[in-house]
Amino acid sequence: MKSFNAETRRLGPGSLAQLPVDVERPGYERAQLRPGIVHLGIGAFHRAHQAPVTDMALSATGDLRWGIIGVSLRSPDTRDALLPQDSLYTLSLRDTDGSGAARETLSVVGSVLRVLVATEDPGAVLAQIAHPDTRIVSLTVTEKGYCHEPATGRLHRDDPDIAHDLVDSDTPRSAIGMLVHGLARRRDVGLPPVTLLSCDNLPSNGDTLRGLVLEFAGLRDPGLAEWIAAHCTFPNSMVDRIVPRTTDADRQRIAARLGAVDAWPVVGEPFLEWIIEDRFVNGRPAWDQPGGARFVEHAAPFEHLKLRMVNGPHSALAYLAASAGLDTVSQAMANPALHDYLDALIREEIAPTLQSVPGVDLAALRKRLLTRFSNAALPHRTQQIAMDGSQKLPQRLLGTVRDRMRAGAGYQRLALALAGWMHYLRGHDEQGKTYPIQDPLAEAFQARLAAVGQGSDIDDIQRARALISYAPVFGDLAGCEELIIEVARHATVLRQQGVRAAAGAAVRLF
Ligand code: CS2
Repeated sequence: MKSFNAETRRLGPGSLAQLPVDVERPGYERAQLRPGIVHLGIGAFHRAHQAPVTDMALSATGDLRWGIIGVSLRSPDTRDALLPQDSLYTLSLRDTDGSGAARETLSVVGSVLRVLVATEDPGAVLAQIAHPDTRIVSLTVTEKGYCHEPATGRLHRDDPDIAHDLVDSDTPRSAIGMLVHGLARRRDVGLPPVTLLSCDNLPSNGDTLRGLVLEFAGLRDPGLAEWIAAHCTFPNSMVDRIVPRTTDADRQRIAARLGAVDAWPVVGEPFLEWIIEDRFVNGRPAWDQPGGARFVEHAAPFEHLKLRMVNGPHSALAYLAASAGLDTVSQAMANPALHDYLDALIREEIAPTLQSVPGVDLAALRKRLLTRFSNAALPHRTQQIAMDGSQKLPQRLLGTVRDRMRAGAGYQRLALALAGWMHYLRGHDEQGKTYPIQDPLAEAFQARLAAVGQGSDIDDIQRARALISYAPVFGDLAGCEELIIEVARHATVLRQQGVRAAAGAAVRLF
């Protein structure tokens, strides 16, 4: 029996030595770690990939210039939880063994030095971006954090935070505003440029970020836009690791194993793929450790593949499963109709659009993905993935629809995914349980749907038309009558017979 009291001992530098031997911990002199990276959006996703891979690099090389200053864009929760732990936290990687029993490995990550809260002190964020030691500014701010129009990738200039940041350079609210005003300070005092590394699920995320930063900077000061364009780099990257929101059950289980309370652990799957273009203007950590990142010349093909093969099916499943009242991805995968629908969707309609990506075994990728989604040791809530559909659908599903249409190929199962999204927007599941629609464009959709009826086949067509004519999401597919009819056809089956029947019918298509 262990002799400590897990209720009172807190994870921190003082408790590291007492952790069980099977818990990995930083293999470097943490007191010597200097900040070299500012990371905007220090949520679970970052703390489950970039921060632990930075930890690996620090341990392997002893080059301690790459500590991370995290920035929370809104809530102080992460800072408040990590402060008493000197920013140490646990990464838990979970899956099941051959018998279906859960297994878990724990490691304590030390690469995060401190967390700033942008809403409390935006000046501190600007000062950190403009600090001489800062060499990389990275981001995981989610799709909507880019304040851009999903269909075109253009800056959403009417966004209240962007509008504010265009006139106020001292208290920025948006990630783009923070970057541009921070870079302006660097240029003004003659500091070297930095690399801006997006790790979000966006197509060509580096190029997209560059476009937005230059557009914003150009509106403020064309000379600054020229300086950024000439000196800073924006490598594209692709990150793939499933990281659900941490629950109280996770915290309790991890505390029991550590023998110390960690208020802010992260939980993910063992699988990780992080691919980055090696274009860093001011150095970078040796992230290419075994089990870490891979540097490539062009990341866009990997990103394209991942958005379509991983995130597309994820969203498709999430809308249908949440509408059916299924809480987690693995529960949804245990449903034969949904499992087989997803399999058919990937095999018949998504994978054929990706033949040109070199050296990829699409069938193996599909099988691996179905196993990853079935990971019952990692409860990933379908509602979490269903969030922000307006920002996700274009790169996850609509590009694939476009390619299938152009090739004159069927896209019925993709259309069911869109019908699933429309069904989900009703705001209640098949058991009548209501849920909020979390999406920056929720009001726009609700207003469009409120104007049409609900309950007949004709209503289904009108509802599909109301949504699919919305150009900021659907781009050149907006108003496409062929797509509207196809989506409405599935919507009718969903309304009359439910999710399982609709998924079952979509498996049998050929
Ligand atoms: C998910 C992703 O929440 C979502 O929308 O589809 O976060 C997904 O888990 C990751 O991209 C997997 O790499």
